[in-house]
Amino acid sequence: MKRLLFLSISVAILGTGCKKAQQNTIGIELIDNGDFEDASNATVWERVANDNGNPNNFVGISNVNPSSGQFSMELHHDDTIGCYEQWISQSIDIVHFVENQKYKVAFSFRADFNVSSFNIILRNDNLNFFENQAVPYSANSGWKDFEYELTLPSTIGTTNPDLWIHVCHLGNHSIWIDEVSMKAI
Ligand SMILES: [Ca+2]
Repeated sequence: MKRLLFLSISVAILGTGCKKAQQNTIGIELIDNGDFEDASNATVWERVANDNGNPNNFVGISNVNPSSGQFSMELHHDDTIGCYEQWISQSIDIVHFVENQKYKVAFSFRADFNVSSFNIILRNDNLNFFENQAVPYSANSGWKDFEYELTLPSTIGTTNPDLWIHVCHLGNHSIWIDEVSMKAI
């Protein structure tokens, strides 16, 4: 009798825990250091400058005209010709993801050239989102908001997904990104 009672209590606790975890996911910020203000937590962002294409390509923290606070992330492409893929990415704990749930990816950006699109990528052992999102943007027209919504499939895999903000530059130019956010909505 004692064993059966213990099992019943365990199942009840587990059931409550699962429901709460899903409800609490809505609206919680999943991105760490999305405003790039925490220098001690800079490595939470992976930065890929593709400097094998040009050693002067870089991705790094900038203190020039941020959208918020003192810093933003600059992706700089140094060649006057050609296009090199560059991106920043962050690993997000799989526990924050719920099957069939809709999520919004948002950030602010400015650039010194005409931007046509960003690629938003979400990948793990099962997910393989790669969405090219058009963004009409005129060079040096100040900070603009970017938003993109995606709905997870019914099978989301088991490993922590990486969220990428990925660009392909043409010309000797920079994009600055700030206020990166991802939330269940
Ligand atoms: Ca900032």
